[in-house]
Amino acid sequence: MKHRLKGFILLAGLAMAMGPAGAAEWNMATPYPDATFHTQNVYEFVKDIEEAAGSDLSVTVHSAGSLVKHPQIKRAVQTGQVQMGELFISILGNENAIYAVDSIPFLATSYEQARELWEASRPHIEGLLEKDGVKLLYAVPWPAQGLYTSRAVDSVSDLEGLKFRAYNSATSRLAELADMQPTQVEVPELPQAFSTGIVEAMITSPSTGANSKAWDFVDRFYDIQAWIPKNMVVVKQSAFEALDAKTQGIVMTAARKAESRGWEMSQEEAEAKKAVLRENGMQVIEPSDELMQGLREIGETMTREWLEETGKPGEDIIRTYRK
Ligand code: PCA
Repeated sequence: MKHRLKGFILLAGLAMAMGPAGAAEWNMATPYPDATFHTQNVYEFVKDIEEAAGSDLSVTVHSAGSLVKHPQIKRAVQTGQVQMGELFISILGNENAIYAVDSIPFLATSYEQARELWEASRPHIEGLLEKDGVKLLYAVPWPAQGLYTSRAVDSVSDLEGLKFRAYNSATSRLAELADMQPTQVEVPELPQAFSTGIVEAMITSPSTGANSKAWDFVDRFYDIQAWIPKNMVVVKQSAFEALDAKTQGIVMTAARKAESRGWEMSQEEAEAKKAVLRENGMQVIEPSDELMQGLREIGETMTREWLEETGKPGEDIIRTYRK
């Protein structure tokens, strides 16, 4: 009797030192500033999880690359430095070209096409991540990408020589094909890169342009709607599996909700943020046919190159997408 009581007290003490049974405290790294709609969606996602999971799971968000820089976020999840992360899918294009599919110019330029391309590519991307012990939770697109510059650009040849801000291997390749000089810059560093003259033009969404006050550096936004790239939110597979079944279900339900909320937010952003560019004195310009024709040719070259690089899985994605 005495012994049993002693044993019980010992166990109770141990349990207290370990915290409530099953409680998980996660860290999440994200690359973009708080005002970004993707980041706001992440905060909503985490709120949904915490409200449903109570003390079983809490998540601390470290936004704007404050804990982990964007190029290291996937690896940080893989190695367990953080349990969850958000990243731009095509930033992984160097690791495997499949990840770059949504950043091929003019392959998918409307939300409907972007959704079809996502459905066609999702299993491949999930499979690649799985091999690295990473689980895909959800993906959300940015509004269609447009060209920011001070120089008037009526054809691809007008781009020649511009110092171009790239954000992945696809935008670096586009710059090369248009005789521009690419430099990779992350969003939090954009204002500094423009003000110091490291870059003078970029292709990105109205969201990123408006959030980084593009009007301080450039006058024109050419609405070329060239592609609709996505962010994804991922979790370390083993951290997810350590949760009980109920909490796993809560995370997956919140992820599905975040995905559909995010696609809606993105569509609302597209027009709203172009209006912000205008309100701040930028010209929002319909591109000339000649410029579009030249950019489309670059897109065709890049599609060909991407298919050569990816082989069978790439062909599968394009075939499924075009069906
Ligand atoms: N904004 C991010 C990625 C695409 C976008 O619209 C950026 O400029 O880095």
